[in-house]
Amino acid sequence: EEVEPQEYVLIKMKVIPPFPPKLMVLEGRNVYLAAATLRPETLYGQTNCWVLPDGKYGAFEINEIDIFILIARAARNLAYQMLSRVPEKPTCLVELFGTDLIGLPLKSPLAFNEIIYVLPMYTRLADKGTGIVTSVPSDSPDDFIAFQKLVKNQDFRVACGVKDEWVFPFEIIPIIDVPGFGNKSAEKVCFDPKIDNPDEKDKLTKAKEITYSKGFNDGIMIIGEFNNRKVQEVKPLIKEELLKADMAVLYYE
Ligand code: A2H
Repeated sequence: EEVEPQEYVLIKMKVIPPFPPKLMVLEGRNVYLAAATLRPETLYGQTNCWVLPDGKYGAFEINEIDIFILIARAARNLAYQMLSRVPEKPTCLVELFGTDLIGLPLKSPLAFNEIIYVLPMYTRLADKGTGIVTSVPSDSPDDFIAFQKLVKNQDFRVACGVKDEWVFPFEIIPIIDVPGFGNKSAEKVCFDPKIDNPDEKDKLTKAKEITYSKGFNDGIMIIGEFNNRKVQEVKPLIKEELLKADMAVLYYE
């Protein structure tokens, strides 16, 4: 059976120099972590970026100027989608593990926070998207639960090498009002069945279905240029703006 390819918006989260030793060879270039999202209208509420600590990443040349950090499979797909300096051939300048990326400061499109940091997530899939996920804990149960675990658990932060200052200036930012679920819908949806660990897969799956469908179908923006308008209407507008401003590209898999 033929399956329609999934379209993602790849957002360009800029690594703020100076670069750490592993990335030194990229100095002078524009280096981005490329996060795959289906919800570009949520970017206002970004608090951090997630990577898989033992995931294998690379810094790939997209064109003369831009370098994207993502997993090799995504770089190969991009190369066939005309997003590689050498057509149909990914060119990797540096091989990296997720752990090399943790703690990097980023400037991400539309984010209310000026700087956000790369943090570890252990339950995300290595075989989906780019292996880079932007975190919006107001509207994504996965992001909310993982973020809360880092906020609440000092031993966990220490164990995964996360400095307090990469977590603590950040709070959940209300960006969308979902009638019946308030303006931090992911928190609300996770509170009732008392989900407090990223491993609670079944409960999380259900919570995600609810927030995603309610947020998309009934949500109203309460921040940004399209304040007071329906998420459904705003999503394509924000997507177009990001593409036009070269803050994002489309990606299919
Ligand atoms: B979404 P689909 Cl606010 N592993 O972006 C797990 N999840 C991944 C991923 C990976 N390798 N790559 C991307 N994703 C996430 C925002 C968002 C997302 C919100 C609410 C819902 C939501 C902020 N995170 O997704 O299974 C990304 O998170 C609900 C489905 O490939 C991306 O969009 O269709 C979404 O999952 C892609 O999911």
